[in-house]
Amino acid sequence: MTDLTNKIQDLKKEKNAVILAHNYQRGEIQDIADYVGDSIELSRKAMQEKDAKVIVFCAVDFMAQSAAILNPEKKVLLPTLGARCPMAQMLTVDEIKRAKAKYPKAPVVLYVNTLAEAKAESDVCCTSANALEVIRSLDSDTVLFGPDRNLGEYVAEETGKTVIPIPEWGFCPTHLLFQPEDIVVLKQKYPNAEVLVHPECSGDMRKVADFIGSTSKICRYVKESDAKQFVVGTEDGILHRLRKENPEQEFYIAYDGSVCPNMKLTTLERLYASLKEEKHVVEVPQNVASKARESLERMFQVKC
Ligand code: 5XR
Ligand code: SF4
Repeated sequence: MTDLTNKIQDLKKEKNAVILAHNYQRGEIQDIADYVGDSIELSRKAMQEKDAKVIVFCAVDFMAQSAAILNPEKKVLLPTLGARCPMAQMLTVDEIKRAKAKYPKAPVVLYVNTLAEAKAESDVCCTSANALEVIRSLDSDTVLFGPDRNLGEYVAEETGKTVIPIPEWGFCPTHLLFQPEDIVVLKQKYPNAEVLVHPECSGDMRKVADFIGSTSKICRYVKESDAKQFVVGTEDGILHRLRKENPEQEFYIAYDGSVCPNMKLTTLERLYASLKEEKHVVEVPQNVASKARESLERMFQVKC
């Protein structure tokens, strides 16, 4: 262990803190974290850690916000203030209000990759892991869905419902980098490999996938698969976890530039500074938090 890792471990004990890391974090951050997972798994972990006073959420803004909304009695820290999800910035409150005025009967389902103010305007949230179940649980055949257009199209295909995207073209810049042509080349090299694709990728990528799912679902799928090789179509941080948990299997990223720059802003140095100075505290205004929380809780009630 390095000096810095030791210092982080000591501070963690001293402050009674829990370190949570998203699947897309740098390997060294995943290794030092108490839990690694997708944002909702991590928010749930935060709720279960009854004795912890401080939660250090190594991820991007909206994930730490959700943890703060669900854990109002704890101090939630985002180590890097500038770690923001560009997709979450694509959906404004005004845009949601306009869509609601146009389709007053359609429920608003928002991907958790949204800011708290947007969630407060929604009926229910979903993640990439439970989007199908959440949409199926609604009576309405038409739903307003945002901000990820690709996830919305995938949900429409799978559920047969009419999904109206808000905004018209919300997307994840990292997942749009994947191209089916790269899969063709990799499949020539590794013909027995299974292709695992995140639903934030384009529809063309979904067509070449053996399995489509969120990061948590991809991790579960690999554990149950007999395949020895996998081509992975999501942010490259996931490979660290997949290789660590499945040392007998081989993993190849579907495009080696698939890096979310915001996820990678968090370094060990920043994590240390965050714990030491208790920064940056994530605060969500009370009125926004209580409405956003209702939407998150409605999501938790859906059986998956
Ligand atoms: O932010 C992302 O792109 C990652 C991910 C995931 O699969 O982990 O899509 N996160 C969302 O599902 C949000 C909740 O976890
Ligand atoms: Fe946002 Fe995409 Fe980064 Fe996830 S991978 S945090 S959706 S930019």
